Amino acid sequence: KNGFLVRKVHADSDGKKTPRGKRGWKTFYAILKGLILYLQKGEYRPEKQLSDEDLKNAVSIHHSLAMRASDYSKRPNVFYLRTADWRVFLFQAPNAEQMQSWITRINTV
Ligand code: I3P
Repeated sequence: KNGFLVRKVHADSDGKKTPRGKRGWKTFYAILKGLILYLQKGEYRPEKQLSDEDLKNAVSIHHSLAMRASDYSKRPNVFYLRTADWRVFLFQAPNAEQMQSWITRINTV
């Protein structure tokens, strides 16, 4: 599954709250391949290679949990992703259908 997602990093790998200055929303082109969610920055082209920075942003979704962020009301269509190493991301999808589709795909791999 592919598509644009806007990401906010809420907690780092120790589960500690991500510090100010690193909590802003950023747009990525997301590519879910197997157990890895690749987050590609910049303009999307199908033939584009993943940069070193893109690889650093990649997230393992093995033993992760995605759920609708019903307590987050500042933006619509936002879901949480909690990873096995206790990182927490918020992802904003372009619409409700896309949000649900990402949640289902992430939780059923
Ligand atoms: C963050 C940025 C986020 C905001 C976050 C800020 O600043 O403004 O948009 O989250 O608030 O810390 P920075 O880019 O300097 O990290 P919201 O959009 O959810 O308000 P937060 O610290 O209360 O999460």
